[in-house]
Amino acid sequence: MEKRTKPILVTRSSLPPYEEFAEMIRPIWDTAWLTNMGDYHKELERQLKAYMGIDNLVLFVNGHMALEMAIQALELTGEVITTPFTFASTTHAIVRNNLTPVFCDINPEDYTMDADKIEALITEKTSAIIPVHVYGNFCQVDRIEEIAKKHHLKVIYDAAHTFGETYRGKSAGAYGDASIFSFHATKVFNTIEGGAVAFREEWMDHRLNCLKNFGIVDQDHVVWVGGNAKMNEFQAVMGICNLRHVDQEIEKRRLVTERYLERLEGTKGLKLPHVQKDVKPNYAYFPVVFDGFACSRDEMWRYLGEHQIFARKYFYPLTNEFQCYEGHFTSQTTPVAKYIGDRVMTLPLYADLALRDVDEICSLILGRA
Ligand code: T4K
Repeated sequence: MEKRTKPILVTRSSLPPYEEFAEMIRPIWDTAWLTNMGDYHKELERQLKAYMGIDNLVLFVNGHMALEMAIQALELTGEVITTPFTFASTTHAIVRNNLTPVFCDINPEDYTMDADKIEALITEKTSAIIPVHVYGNFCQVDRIEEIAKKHHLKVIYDAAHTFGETYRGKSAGAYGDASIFSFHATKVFNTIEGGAVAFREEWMDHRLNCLKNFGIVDQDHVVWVGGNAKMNEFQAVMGICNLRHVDQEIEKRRLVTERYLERLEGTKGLKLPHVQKDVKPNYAYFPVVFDGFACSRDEMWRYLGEHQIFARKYFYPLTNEFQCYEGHFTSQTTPVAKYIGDRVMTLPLYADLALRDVDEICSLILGRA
């Protein structure tokens, strides 16, 4: 096979037509209103609530600050049960709120938190569960809700990967006390950088809006130790434009995903993703677990790289293996997550990935089978 010169990266941002964005930002030059909850910010919030079919949502500058401030708003204390099979953000948000993450193992089917292992980790210090709908795979939301109710725990879902998805017809934003979304450039729906908290109880609206603006309630009152996590007007415009096209983008991702499945299904030693029952998927990622394949995940990762195909090892290393947590946490307590983390690789997936490029990637992989 000829070596390609133009690399294929793990993803590529979706952008609206340039004119659409340019036309919408023009009025900003008249108003000079750039940030601090402007008209476009309000409009995007309104449109996202309608799109997700939910009542409560507050925008943030990114998904990470959405999670940090959801934790702060719910006044979590002590220990939080979470997963190490995730992006750095989930664990860091807990630690940066001065809380202790307690790592629950994942299940080997969809890589979300193994709900059967949660209760054994609950102590008198536990205040919440923060599971992750990793790769857009829904957690066992019913089981988790049951456990949370029984032990009076809060639940915040890290739904960073789950935009546009529903489970039994309800948006990912409708589960738990709160769910956070990421609208980063690499996500199915992006606002360049961006994020949101969707939540169950209306009182959180005021608190989250204050927290993201330094805890200021009005010019005379600063009530919380907040920070600055506001989405600006340019981000909001990108969101409004991208939202018009997101369903088509998801449909294109479906075609790419199905091509991968068609080509790779049945290959010995490759575990492929599948759509969960009752879930309307968004095809955010294409994780493949190399388990019993002719070469290891790392060998394949290097081999693809030599051919200018830059897959990623999301999510390796596990967060409980990070250097910054050395001496505090260990992956020995989460053996399934460790096993998957050492073998998983996400293949390039984005709306405009050409099917012939998918074929090329698959041929490279199958050539080593
Ligand atoms: N929780 C979970 C479970 C998450 O996965 C994330 C973020 C968060 C919370 C926090 O949400 P944010 O605060 O980020 O909103 C990327 C993203 O930066 C990050 O948002 C995402 N998860 C994570 C899984 O992936 P990196 O360090 O791998 O990104 P980077 O710069 O290597 O980009 C990956 C590829 O994306 C590039 O090879 C090409 C493409 N790309 C990238 C950028 C920046 C584009 O096409 N356009 C771009 O502008 O973290």
